[in-house]
Amino acid sequence: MGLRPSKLPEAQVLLLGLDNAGKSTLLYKMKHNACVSTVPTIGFNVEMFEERKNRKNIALTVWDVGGQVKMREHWKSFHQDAAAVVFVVDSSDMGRLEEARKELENTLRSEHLRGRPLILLANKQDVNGALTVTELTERFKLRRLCSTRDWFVQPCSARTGFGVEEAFRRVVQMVKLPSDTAGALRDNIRESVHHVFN
Ligand SMILES: Nc1nc2c(ncn2[C@@H]2O[C@H](COP(=O)(O)OP(=O)(O)OP(=O)(O)O)[C@@H](O)[C@H]2O)c(=O)[nH]1
Ligand SMILES: [Mg+2]
Repeated sequence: MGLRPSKLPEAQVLLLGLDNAGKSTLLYKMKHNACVSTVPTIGFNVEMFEERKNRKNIALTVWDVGGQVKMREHWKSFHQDAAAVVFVVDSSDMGRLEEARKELENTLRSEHLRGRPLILLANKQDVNGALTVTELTERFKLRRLCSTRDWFVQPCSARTGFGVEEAFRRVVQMVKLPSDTAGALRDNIRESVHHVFN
C-alpha cells in the first residue's frame, strides 16, 4: 500500500472511527497543523509522514477511512498491512458510544490486526461534558478488550490542537515496524523480479 518507493522502514497506520468522530480533522491537524473544514469522507484520505523512531527515520502512511455505515464494510480491506490502529471517538456524543464500542470490538476481531497496538483517541475534549479517558476506558471495557495487545487512550481535540502532538508521538512510539529481515526479503524479491523481467 506504499505511496512511493522508499528506502526507509515503513509502517501503515489505520485511522478508524464512526462518521463525525473527527478523523479527517485530526489527520490534517497532524499533517499541516491546520484547522480544515471537512466533509464526510467517501473513500479514504491518505498522508505520508517521515518521523524519528529508535534513532532512525521511518515513513508512516496514515490511512483515514470514511466512517459512515456504508463505508465500514470497506475497513477490512485496509486491515492487512496495518501496523497500528488509531480509533477516534467523539467523546461528547454519548448517544453513539455503544455504536463506536461495537465497531471497535468488531475491528479488533480481525485476524490481520492480531497483536497490533491500539491508540484510542478521546476526541472533542473541548466540548463541555466530554467523557474523560478513565470514563471512556471503562465504557469501552478496554482492559478486557485489549488484553492481548498494547493500548493507550489519549485525550485530544482536533479542533483546538490539544493532545494532537502527544497522540501522534504515541502512535510513532507504539507502531510496530515490519522486521528488518522481512524488509530485506522483500527487497531481494523485488530485485529478482526486476532481473527476470528486464
Ligand atoms: N468541537 C469539536 N469538533 C470537532 C473536533 N474534531 C472534529 N470536529 C468536527 O466534527 C465534524 C466531523 O469531523 P470529520 O473530521 O469530518 O469527521 P470524520 O471522522 O472524518 O467523519 P467521516 O469522514 O464521515 O468518517 C466536523 O464538523 C469537525 O469540525 C473536535 O476536537 N472538537
Ligand atoms: Mg473523514
